Amino acid sequence: MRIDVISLFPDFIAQCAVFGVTGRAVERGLLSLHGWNPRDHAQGNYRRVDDRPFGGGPGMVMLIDPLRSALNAARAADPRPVRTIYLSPQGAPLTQAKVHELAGRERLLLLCGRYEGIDERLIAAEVDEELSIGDYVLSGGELAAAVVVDAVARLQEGALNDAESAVQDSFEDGFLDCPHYTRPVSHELGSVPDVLMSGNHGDIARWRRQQSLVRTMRRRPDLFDESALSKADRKLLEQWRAEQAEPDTAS
Ligand code: 4FV
Repeated sequence: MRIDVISLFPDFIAQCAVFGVTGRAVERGLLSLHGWNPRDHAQGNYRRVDDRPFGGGPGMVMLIDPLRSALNAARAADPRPVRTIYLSPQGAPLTQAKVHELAGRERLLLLCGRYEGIDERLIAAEVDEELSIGDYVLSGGELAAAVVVDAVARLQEGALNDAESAVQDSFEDGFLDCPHYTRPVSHELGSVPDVLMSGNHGDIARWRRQQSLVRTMRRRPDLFDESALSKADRKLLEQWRAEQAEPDTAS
């Protein structure tokens, strides 16, 4: 996969290709990352990339032409089809399902804004899709682009080794992940649930599924639709509710 990023701070993005899973994906040739600075495509002595907003108001807006020139240069750098994504709070929420879709593509072109944003005419003419990483305001789109790079890099075939497999990730099946434990078995902070020490893989899988269901129901009711649960999941939830109802015999 090839990812090109339009940013006033291309070194920021380049750092993504150094560390951890993303760095390894680049090392293994599964991903290539390329930064393009619109200031290198700006005219005039001052190489302006922004100007004051028409209609007044605070801040500055990024100019069309330096961005457009940088976008075209990035597109021309590789003949394969490319999808242009603008990261902004006005975009559709980035989800794991969207990450899977993007990870299946040959090329992505990520457009990072700064200041108040980008001239709307550039977005209308050059952007295929707008994505947001969350309902808050960053000082630039670079962090959002780095999130996309990280999320799609780890889904590239061969990027994760077995132990790190993405299969059991949060949201892979629409639910939150279950709790995880490792050594020591007993610690002053508490002990590991017995079922995880049982060696009974069926019980362990059911316990983990039940934990994912309950956590999602409690923490993310927006992700939880009990009526859509499978028969098996509904049974796990009923069992959990029954256990909650049982008088606490321990004390
Ligand atoms: C953002 C987000 C975000 C808005 C103005 C950059 C900033 C500044 N991007 N998800 N949330 N962008 O806050 O993607 O130009």
